[in-house]
Amino acid sequence: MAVQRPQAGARRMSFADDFVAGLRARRIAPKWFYDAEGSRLFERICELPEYYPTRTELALLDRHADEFAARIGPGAEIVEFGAGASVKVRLLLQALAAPRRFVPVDISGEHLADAAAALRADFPGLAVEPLAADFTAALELPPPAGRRIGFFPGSSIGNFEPAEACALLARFRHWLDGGALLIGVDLIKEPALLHAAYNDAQGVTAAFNLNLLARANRELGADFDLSAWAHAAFYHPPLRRIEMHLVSRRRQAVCVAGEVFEFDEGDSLHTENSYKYSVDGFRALARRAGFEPGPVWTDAARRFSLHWLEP
Ligand code: AVJ
Repeated sequence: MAVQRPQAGARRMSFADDFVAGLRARRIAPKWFYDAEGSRLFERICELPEYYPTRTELALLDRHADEFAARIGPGAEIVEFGAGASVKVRLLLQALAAPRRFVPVDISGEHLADAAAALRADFPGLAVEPLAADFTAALELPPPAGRRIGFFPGSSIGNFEPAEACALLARFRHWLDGGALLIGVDLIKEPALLHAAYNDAQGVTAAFNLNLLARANRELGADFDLSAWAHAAFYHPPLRRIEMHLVSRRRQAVCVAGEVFEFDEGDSLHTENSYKYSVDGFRALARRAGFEPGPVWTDAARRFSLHWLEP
């Protein structure tokens, strides 16, 4: 089955519009990282020795799969927000009794179709119905095919300002139609560990950040000189967040969609925030969004957490 694209034409327009508006405001939404190349780079980030979140969360999913399965129950439907390559959900699906349907939602369409085909091959009884959509905008989910459970791993929630995160959780709750949400949340920790995770030795995170400009060159005919921009990522303790920026290495002018943008040496484009939470801080946020926080699973070093949120 083809990947559904409710707003296929509109999506490309909206990268153009949003990116140009972002250049004016010197701030670009991190969702635009994930074109096909960006999604590939993100998968490489997940395998980096410094990037602890993915392997820590995978270990938690593996270790507690039976507990999740018991909570989810038989014949359920899983909706994953920002599914990417759908690696993590496999651990969940393997443990479930007769899961009925899996609906991966992702902004990167190409990526979704491949991942869906692989899942269908590996889970013959499972209906896989990918949806290429931006879940920060309106989302047209099909009617539930079983008890609907939301899955939002990877601490993607950290990309949102706490107030926006709360609003997004409230919308998930509405879409889940009475079902629970299993969500991965990165925890506050030693700043040096956080710093290393976003400043890897191989430069994959830098390439991921710079791909945003490469994408503008590919899709919008922009003329960014990638060698004139530097990756910068740092932890900001008062706000408990990693900030990523692209910093202009010199005075320069860039042409994007017929418009010229000027940058001084040191000017930056803010490309991502990645908020970190305490377990209790996140539970309080979930409560403000209307959820009833349930059990929380963390690794021994308390690097990462998985939260079960009841509607
Ligand atoms: C997918 C948003 C959770 O913030 O850690 C990884 C993205 N950015 N390295 C994160 C990311 C740089 C990631 N999230």
